[in-house]
Amino acid sequence: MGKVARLITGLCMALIFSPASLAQDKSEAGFAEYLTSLRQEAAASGFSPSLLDDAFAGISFRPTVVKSDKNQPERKITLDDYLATRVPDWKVKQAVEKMNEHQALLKEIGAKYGVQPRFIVALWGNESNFGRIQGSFDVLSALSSLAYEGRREALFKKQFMAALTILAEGHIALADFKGSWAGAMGQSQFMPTSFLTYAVDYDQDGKKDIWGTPADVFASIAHFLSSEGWQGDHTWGRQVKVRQNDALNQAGLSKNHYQSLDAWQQLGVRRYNGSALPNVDINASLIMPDGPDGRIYLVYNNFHTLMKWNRSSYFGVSVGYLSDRIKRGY
Ligand SMILES: [Ca+2]
Repeated sequence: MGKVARLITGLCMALIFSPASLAQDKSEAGFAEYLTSLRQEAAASGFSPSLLDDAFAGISFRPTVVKSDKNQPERKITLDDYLATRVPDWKVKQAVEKMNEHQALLKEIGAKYGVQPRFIVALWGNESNFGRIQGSFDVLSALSSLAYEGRREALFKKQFMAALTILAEGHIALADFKGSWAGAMGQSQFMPTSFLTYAVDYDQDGKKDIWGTPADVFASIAHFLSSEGWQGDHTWGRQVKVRQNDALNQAGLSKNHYQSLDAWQQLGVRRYNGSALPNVDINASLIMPDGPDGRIYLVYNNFHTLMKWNRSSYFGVSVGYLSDRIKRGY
C-alpha cells in the first residue's frame, strides 16, 4: 500500500472509531434533555426541590469545556521545560513572601496536621498561583457538560452530585461557585469529591471556604496530605546522580522498587552534588521521569502522597522542587 493510501485508510479508521467524532453530534437540545434526567436523579438522591430549582436555573451547556477536555496536550515537554514553566523564579519569590506573610497560621496548621508548611505553600502556588488563578467556569455547568459529553459520564456525574452536596451544605454561594473547566475548585483546586473528603472549616465559621479563606485553604491541603500518609519528619526526595549503570539496571528500572538509602549508596547513587546520600534509615525508590538521560530522583513515601494528589510524576517533582527552593529561601 502506498503512503498516501495508508494515510487515507488511517484517517477513515480514525473517523469511524474515534469517540470524539461521535461526541461532536451532541447538541444543545440534547443537553436540556440530559439535564432533566440529571435533575430526576438528584431529586431521587434527596436534594430538595428548592435547591435544585436554584442550581439548575443557572446551568448551561459549555462546549468550550468539552473542547478543553478533548484537547489536553499529550506530554511532549521535558521535565526541565515543565519545571521552568511551573516553577519560575517569580513564583519561588512569591512563595517565600507568602510563607512569611502567613507564618504563624502555617506553623499552627502544619503542626496540627504534621505537614511542613513549605509543602502546603508549594501546592497552593502550584495549583492556583496562591489563590490568584482559580478558574471562572460555573462548576455545575462545567461538570454537567462533561458528563453529557459522555466519555467519562460516570466520573463527572459523581462530581456533579458532590458539587450539589457542597451547595446544599452552604459552603459557597451559588453565584460564587466557580472552578476550572474540569471542575477543580478554589485555591486548592479540589474536585468536588475531594472537597467532601478533605476540605476543612479551620476558622470555624461554618463554611469550608477553599475559595477565599486562607486558614481553610491551608488546613484543607494539609488534611489531604496527612490523610494520604504524609510523614512530617521526612522530606519528599532528592535529585541524585547515578555513578554506575548497575543501579539503574538492578533496581531503578523495576518500578516502585523500594530499598534503603544505604542500599542505593552501595549501588553508586549519590546526591546531585556528588556527595554521599544522607545516613537516614528510610526507604526510597528511584524515578527517571525522562529516562536515564534526564533528571533522576530518589523519592520517599511523601512523594507517593503527592502522586495521590495528581498522578503525574512531573507534578510531584515540581511541588517537591518548589518546596526545596522555599526552604533555601529562594
Ligand atoms: Ca471557614
